[in-house]
Order: sequence, then structure tokens, then C-alpha cells
Amino acid sequence: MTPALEDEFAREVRLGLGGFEQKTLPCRYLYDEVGSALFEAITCLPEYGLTRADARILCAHAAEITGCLDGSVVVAELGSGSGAKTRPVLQSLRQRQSVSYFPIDLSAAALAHCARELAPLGQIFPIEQDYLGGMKEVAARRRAGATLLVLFLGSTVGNFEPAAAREFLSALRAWMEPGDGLLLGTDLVKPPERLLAAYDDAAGVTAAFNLNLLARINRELDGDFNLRRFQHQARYREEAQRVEMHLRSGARQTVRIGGARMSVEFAEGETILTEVCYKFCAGQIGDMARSAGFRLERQWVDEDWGFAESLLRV
Ligand code: AVJ
Repeated sequence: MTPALEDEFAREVRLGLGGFEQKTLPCRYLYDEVGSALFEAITCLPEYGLTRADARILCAHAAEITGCLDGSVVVAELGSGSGAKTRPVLQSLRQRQSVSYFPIDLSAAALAHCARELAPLGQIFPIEQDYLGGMKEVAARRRAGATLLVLFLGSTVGNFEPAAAREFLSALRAWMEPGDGLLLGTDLVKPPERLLAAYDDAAGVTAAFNLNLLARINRELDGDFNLRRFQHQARYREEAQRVEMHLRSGARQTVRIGGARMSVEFAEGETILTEVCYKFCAGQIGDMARSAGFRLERQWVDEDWGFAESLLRV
């Protein structure tokens, strides 16, 4: 990481682990190179049907989705990953026009991967930025007169608290124009056993993904977390409709993090909250859309897993 980003990581670690309340770390730090590779592995797990459901809907309905938008369309995507899910959307657009695609990602490796995969389908303009910074750039560079289709897939919107999700979608909308579309992927509420299995798989990949956050603090901030003294834990809070990922301290212990100039005390059983994953009812998405200045135009649901793709319009 650049020194500035490293400072920010240190600051957020100090903020999240330094107080007296529930300890917490921002989930975006789960995705360093190791974490991103582990997440890719999660998407292949039998227990984690989310990514396959997302891809199934896009594959089955790409023509309908792009058919909702008229005129010439340019595509942007928030968090492109490898671009595998996006392929059918670009393919269906290519049958009527030339394709311009702006993948936005903080990871240069992810952008390179997706540019390599999708280059045969059209012109790719990778943007190495956070989501809103990238949208600002798309707004400046999009072809005049074209309709913008923004893809926000994978239920990443579920990692925001509800108020923050509305704020984020409003900020996104501010970089869009009337007639533009936002395709929003959201995981739906399902039985707790299924959700818990999806976030605590038998092979322990999700546990490794979560624990890697402590390993990353050791690597980048000179921490001395003993990973054997922490355990991955997934909880489902039905009333809040959210899964939580925690790291639970198996003993009373003190951890020193040199790069954040701090020592952290853990009681036995105390946890660090590392991620919240909100689950939705199909009917809630229209309300969320409206409160952010969109209207819900169409929705496609995968009934096997319980996942919705919603086309929102400005
Ligand atoms: C890609 C962030 C949406 O919340 O389900 C997978 C991340 N965390 N397993 C999700 C994740 C644990 C995933 N998102």
C-alpha cells in the first residue's frame, strides 16, 4: 500500500479496536491480494450460492435487461472483480452497438484481469478508484447522448448499514442522468441455516477469509495477532435481516499493533465485528430505490437461491 493508504488503515484500526464498545474493522480491508483470492474461492463453494444466482440471472435475462434501455448504452461497473458475470450483458449489447465498458475497482490486479477477459467484446476503460470517485470520472468521460447502465452486483450494497446504503445510492444517482439505469443485485432473506452455512462453510474458506484480516494487520501494521487464538464466527440477526461475521478471541489476551501505536486487550469470548451482510425482501428494494431518487422498473428473481436483480431508473 502507498504510505497514505497505510496511514488510513492504521487510523481505522485504531478507531475500530481502540474503544470500549463492540470492536469492529471495516470490511473493505478483507480484500487484499490474499483476501480477494479467498473470496474468489468462496464463490465456488457449494454453500455460497449467491454469486452463482447472480450470474444465472444475468445469463438468462441479459437481452431483456439491456432491452429496457434505449439508444446507445455505455456500461460502468462498481467492483468489477474478474468480470465473469458481466460478459453476457456486454455480449447482448454488442449485437446492437459497439460496446464501451468502464470497470471501477480499487484493485489494479482485478482491473487487469477483467480487461483481459472482456477486451474481445469492446472498448474497456479501467478506472482504478473507489466507487464514487470512479463514477465522477465516468460522468466526465461518457459518450454524449448515450444512456449509462451502472452494474452494482453481488449484493455488495448489503455490506452498508441501511441509512448508509440510501446515502450511497443517492450519491451514485447524483453522477447519473435522467433515463440512466442501475442494475442492483441483492441477496434475499432465506432460512437461517442456509445463511449460516453460506458464511461458515465446511471447508473453512470463509474462516480463512475472515482471519486473513488479522494476518493482514500483522503483515502491514506490524501486529502480533496469534491467529490460533481467534475463531471465525457467523451470526444471523433475524430482526435486522443481517448476517454478521465476527472474530472471537478464545482467551483473554493483549495484542500489540506497532504500526497503529496501540495495544488491544481482549476478554475471553470478546469479538471483532468484521462484516455485516444485509439480506432483503424483494419488496424492500423498491422502497430503498425510491428513497435514493430512483424508481424500480423491473426485477428478476432467482428462486433456487433467493437473489434479486433490480433495474432502477433515474
Ligand atoms: C461480496 C461482499 C457481498 O457479503 O456475501 C462472502 C462477501 N463475506 N462471504 C457477502 C462475503 C463472506 C460478500 N460480498
